[in-house]
Amino acid sequence: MKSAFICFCFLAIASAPPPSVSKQYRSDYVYNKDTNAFYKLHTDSAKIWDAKSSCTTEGAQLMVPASEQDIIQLHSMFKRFPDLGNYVWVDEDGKDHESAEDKPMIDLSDSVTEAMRSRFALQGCDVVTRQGEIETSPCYNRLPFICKVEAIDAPYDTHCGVFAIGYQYVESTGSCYKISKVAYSWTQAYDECQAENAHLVVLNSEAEMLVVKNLTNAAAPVDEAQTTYFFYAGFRAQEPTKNETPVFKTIFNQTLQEAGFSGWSENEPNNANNIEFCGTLFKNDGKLNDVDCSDKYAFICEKEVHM
Ligand SMILES: *[C@@H]1O[C@H](CO)[C@@H](O)[C@H](O)[C@H]1NC(C)=O
Ligand SMILES: *[C@@H]1O[C@H](CO)[C@@H](O)[C@H](O)[C@H]1NC(C)=O
Ligand SMILES: [Ca+2]
Ligand SMILES: [Ca+2]
Repeated sequence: MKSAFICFCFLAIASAPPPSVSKQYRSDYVYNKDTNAFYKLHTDSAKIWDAKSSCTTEGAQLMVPASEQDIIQLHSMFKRFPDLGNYVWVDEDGKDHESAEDKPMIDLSDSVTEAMRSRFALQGCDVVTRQGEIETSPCYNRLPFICKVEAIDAPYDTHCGVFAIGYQYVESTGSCYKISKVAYSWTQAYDECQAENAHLVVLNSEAEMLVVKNLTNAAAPVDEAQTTYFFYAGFRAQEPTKNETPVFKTIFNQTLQEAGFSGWSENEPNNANNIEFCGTLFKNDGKLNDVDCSDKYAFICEKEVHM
């Protein structure tokens, strides 16, 4: 009896419960117990297509206002940003119901699609106002938007301990890694890895560099990246006062030597135009390069697995 009890405790510590049990998701999402779902209000304005893809990247979806509780949740988040204008993108509440209609509707799918297309072009896309009304706004507008995911659908990788899918465990380094499918600035990439309960990759050995190099070479190129051969990593420099050489440190405040890998690509760091203070890995040789922090690149998140 006693040993069974101890074993149970060990298992409970080794793998954390999923979001549907823990009511915990990404650090930038809030939980609502009335809807049993997680929400994030994006205060950065975007076109509706980009809003949808941002939500998807976060394991969620552009919110379909399905209930009064959804509107109340949005309202409580929206009112904290009085300067944000009057509208927030939401997804069409008719969409999901449409496909659940009876057979004749499905047989008419071509004309339904056509009708939806013209609605999209002429009548606009759905927004929720500060007053909680659902209205439409021209689809080409840039607006804040709200993402939602039901607790039961919120992605959680038990082995890696991250709120995302797509992490790959590598036994030789004891870490999980994920190459992003989107291109972000260094700071956005840093935040995204943190929100997933991971961090921008930090190379701690030559062996880890070779592992990550293989992963970057196997990954599908991200179209909107400035270039597809650089990937943001967890090191950067303070912008130096003039004439000083930038000193690169990891996000854990170690020098590259202390971290365990400091091999720069040929002729790097070159601090081109004196504005390159953020760290990337170069796909071709796996080594380090400095870039402008505002450039948008794919990035690599890492999570150490403690068993
Ligand atoms: C990288 O990929 C090459 C070619 O597939 C393979 O031979 C090598 O063992 C891999 N190295 C690591 C560290 O995964
Ligand atoms: C980072 O390390 C330096 C030198 O080791 C130290 O002086 C500094 O206080 C550290 N900064 C943080 C934020 O820990
Ligand atoms: Ca590492
Ligand atoms: Ca450079």
